[in-house]
Amino acid sequence: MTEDLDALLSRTEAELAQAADLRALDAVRVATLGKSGALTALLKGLGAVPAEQRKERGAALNTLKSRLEAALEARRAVLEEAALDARLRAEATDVTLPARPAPQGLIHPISRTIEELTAIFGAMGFAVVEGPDIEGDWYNFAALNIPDHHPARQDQDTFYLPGETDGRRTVLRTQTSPLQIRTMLAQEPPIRIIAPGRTYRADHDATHSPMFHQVEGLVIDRGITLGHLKGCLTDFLRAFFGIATLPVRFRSSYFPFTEPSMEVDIGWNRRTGELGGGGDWLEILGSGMVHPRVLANCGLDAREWQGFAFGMGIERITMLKHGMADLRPFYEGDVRWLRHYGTSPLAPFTLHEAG
Ligand code: 2U9
Repeated sequence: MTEDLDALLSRTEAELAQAADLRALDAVRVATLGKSGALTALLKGLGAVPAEQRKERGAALNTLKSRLEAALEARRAVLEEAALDARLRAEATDVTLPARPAPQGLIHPISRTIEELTAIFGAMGFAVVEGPDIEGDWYNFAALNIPDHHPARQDQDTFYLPGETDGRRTVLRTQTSPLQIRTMLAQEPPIRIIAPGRTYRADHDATHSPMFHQVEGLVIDRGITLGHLKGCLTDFLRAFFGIATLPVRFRSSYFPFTEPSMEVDIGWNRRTGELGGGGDWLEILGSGMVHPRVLANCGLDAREWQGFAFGMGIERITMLKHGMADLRPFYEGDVRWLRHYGTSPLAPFTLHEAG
């Protein structure tokens, strides 16, 4: 090639080496091979070359064109690969990052306790039942052998609603027992259920809320005895409080819907509030053998079917388990309290073995 062509080749090669991206590369291409490019101008000038030199000059220009095109393509390949690398780096997924973002909210202690109750009783073969907060008088009282004159029926305890259900007054349920009545009416024994949920009583002071939560349980089968009740509730209390040796005491009591009835106490230290040893007793739940009249109200023959039932306040067992002093924050939605007592939805869940 002649000198001017050699100069164009080396100048273009230098510019290509300088071109840092595909845009710069294209600028070099346009300046060389484009309509007004340097090589295009040389090709256009071929006509003015004397005829005897034209063939040689034409061949040299063609060689130069091929070299320029090859140099451009080589540089394009390098830049395209670099661009792809940069994009892959920018879009890379870090598989070592946590699969889920940190959860924003926490589980309320009431919900957490219900989850724990469900797990513990679930492991013993109990199913969970739910039902309406608004009930008929028969399901809430009459079916449970609570006579008309019973204090639980007096207006200061029960929220009555306008209208009637099945020809009787409509109430906000004062206990979750209507769920056990509904279950016995709907399905054949054997029955093993727990019924957690909201309950309502017209009572409001530092230790009572007009809305609170209860869990009740019911077992119906042939040959059920007080021994089953005692074993089941002792296992439950030891699992829930995580104390394998928790002292448990059954003390005779009275409820209209159970006969005999028993209140259940656990051992604690009255002075320190610590559960377990300490020599003092703390009432924790009520229980008993289902009253034959309640069985009969649900169409069951007490000579064939027996059962036990129990009930407890969810706020109360939650406060005792976590050493909470006050009932009111349960309903206030104060995020500082929730951050302190709430549990992460992803927190591991350990079931304590009963002793
Ligand atoms: C049926 C038959 C029997 C449920 C029971 C208790 C004893 C009890 C209270 C504890 C504190 C409620 O939250 S609290 O105020 N409950 O003492 N509950 S036996 O007995 C039933 C329930 C349904 C058909």
